[in-house]
Amino acid sequence: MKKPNVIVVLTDDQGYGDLSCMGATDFKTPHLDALAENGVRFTSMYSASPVCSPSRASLLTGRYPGNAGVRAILAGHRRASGLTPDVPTIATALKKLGYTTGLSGKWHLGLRDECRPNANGFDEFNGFLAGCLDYYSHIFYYGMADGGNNPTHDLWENENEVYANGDYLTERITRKSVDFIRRHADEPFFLYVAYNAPHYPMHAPEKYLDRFPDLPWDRRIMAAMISAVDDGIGEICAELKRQDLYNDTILYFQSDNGPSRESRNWLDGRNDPYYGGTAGSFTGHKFSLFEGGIRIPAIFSWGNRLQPRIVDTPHIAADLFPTLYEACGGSPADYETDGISILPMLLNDTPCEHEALFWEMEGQTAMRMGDYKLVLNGQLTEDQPSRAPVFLSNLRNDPGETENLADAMPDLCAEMTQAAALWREGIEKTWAERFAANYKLT
Ligand SMILES: [Ca+2]
Repeated sequence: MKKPNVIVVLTDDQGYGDLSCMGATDFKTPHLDALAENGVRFTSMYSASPVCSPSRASLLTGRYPGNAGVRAILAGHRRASGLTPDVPTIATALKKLGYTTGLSGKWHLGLRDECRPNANGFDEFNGFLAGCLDYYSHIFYYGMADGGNNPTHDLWENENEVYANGDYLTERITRKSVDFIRRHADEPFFLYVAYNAPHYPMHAPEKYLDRFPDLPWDRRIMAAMISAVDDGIGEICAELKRQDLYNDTILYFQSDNGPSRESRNWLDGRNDPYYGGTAGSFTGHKFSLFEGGIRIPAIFSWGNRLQPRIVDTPHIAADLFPTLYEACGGSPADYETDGISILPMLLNDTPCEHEALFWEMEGQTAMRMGDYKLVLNGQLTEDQPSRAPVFLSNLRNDPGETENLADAMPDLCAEMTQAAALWREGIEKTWAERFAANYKLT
């Protein structure tokens, strides 16, 4: 079988409900909807973390964030620690299978030399290293800088800093992606397209804003930024078709975590929570281990190779590494991952399910087992105290996690609490023994 090309498209802080194939009714994402129509749309795909860096670390390494060495939002200054080459990425693994690898867009897995994309499996890198940046000047303004809040310019081509003042970042990421596909059309390639949209600052050119004249400002700018991404996905698909690669290319799309309610999304000085993005019917946002923080829109497309359908069994972004590696001819057993290959499910509907899935975010720990979800010390929002020490829900009956079954189901609650605590203990131990020292340098 011909080796498929692989494109992984990631959006940033895009909520579960922020595209029309997932239920948005106030704006359309026609290109994403078309991918969903002809591929597999997941209704229970999870990111491995409710924030950027750990979510990305897990997607790229197939491990839980704590086992990949990235558990928190990483700093944006130029000595920041992050992912190191002793934890292989899917790019490293596919390179060994003969693939040319590229990243267009956001890294956010460290800025020290050994943490950068070129040291972690990517032949080509066009993009930025911190968590977000001004969409036109490509400057990182948001604190977390080395010793203070000084702005840092953050646009790169491989190891070289480049300046492209005024080049709208979303369009630039698309253009660099199309260029990569064009240059590598004759060899198997892996391309990671990590859009920064719709992460703050909320910037979009008039032409996208003009598509949504009737929406309130917070929603209008969100729709405009996502519409620019959707156009980009259309351009990437059009290039694949021009090169006659569409049916030989896996295109996987997901968001990295739930919508942000951070007041930084406003650009008029106000400090109110921002509600431009939506997690649909789920409770919680970015930073929360309730569903709204971690359940994400996801689509797996492979030209005409898949039976189009909706999959509602729970899966996690860590499954992508073994899945893609197997699809490209490798054996998932070659790498140590927490994720499992879901390729048999995608190709033949053979069930590939985890017994349980786990998450951690600072004081919060969560677990999903079948229809049940347990959240320990779960926070609905990052600036509020925990909602309850133990919150147990049945997601089949109550996807919005409104009713706490902890008292009504004490046996299941005790069993899951124990399993979650044991998992968390393992993460803490690995962290202390293997990764904590990396961060003493920052
Ligand atoms: Ca994010």
